[in-house]
Amino acid sequence: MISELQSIGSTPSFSVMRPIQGVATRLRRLVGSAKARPIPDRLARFDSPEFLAKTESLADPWLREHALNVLKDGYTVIENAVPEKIVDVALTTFSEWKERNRQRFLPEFYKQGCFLDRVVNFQNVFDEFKALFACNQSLVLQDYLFGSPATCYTSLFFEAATQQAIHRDITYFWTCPAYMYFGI
Ligand SMILES: O=C(O)CCC(=O)C(=O)O
Repeated sequence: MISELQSIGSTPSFSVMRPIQGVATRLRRLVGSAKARPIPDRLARFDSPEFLAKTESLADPWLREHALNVLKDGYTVIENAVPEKIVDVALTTFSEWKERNRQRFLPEFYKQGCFLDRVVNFQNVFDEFKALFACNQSLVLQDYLFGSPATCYTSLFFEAATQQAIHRDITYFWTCPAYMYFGI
């Protein structure tokens, strides 16, 4: 979940830079946007001794436990974060959508035979998937750590899991201010 994104483009070669800069300057004048500049690499707002002390004295034991887990270990496990019924409805919606569209899928969409590999932003189309975010108990924790309501930026659904090695996605989700995203 992330708040605000700023994209970082690759540097164009010198020969195309001047015309592109000219267009960008004119566009900025038209829409009144600020000139793009690097995002300072500051710590996350919740990454400070003061925030840790505040969290240690939280009255709500659930929030205190999970917030401290995130601050100390970088993650926490929230059992039953989404009601089972909402998960079942989302899975049924997915299965029905898959069946309805079977003829449209190319062979390379599948992994291990019959599993769809990478379904992006299903929540933009199906309310049943929106509920997985909106009714997720982790939102209380995220809102506390962000200090403002979390927003769903994007979702990926891998029917057969991603099978990726442990990695960091920070270069893809660089936020302004920095480090304002969570994967759930
Ligand atoms: O398929 C992708 O975009 C990568 C997904 C990923 O890195 C992740 O789920 O952590």
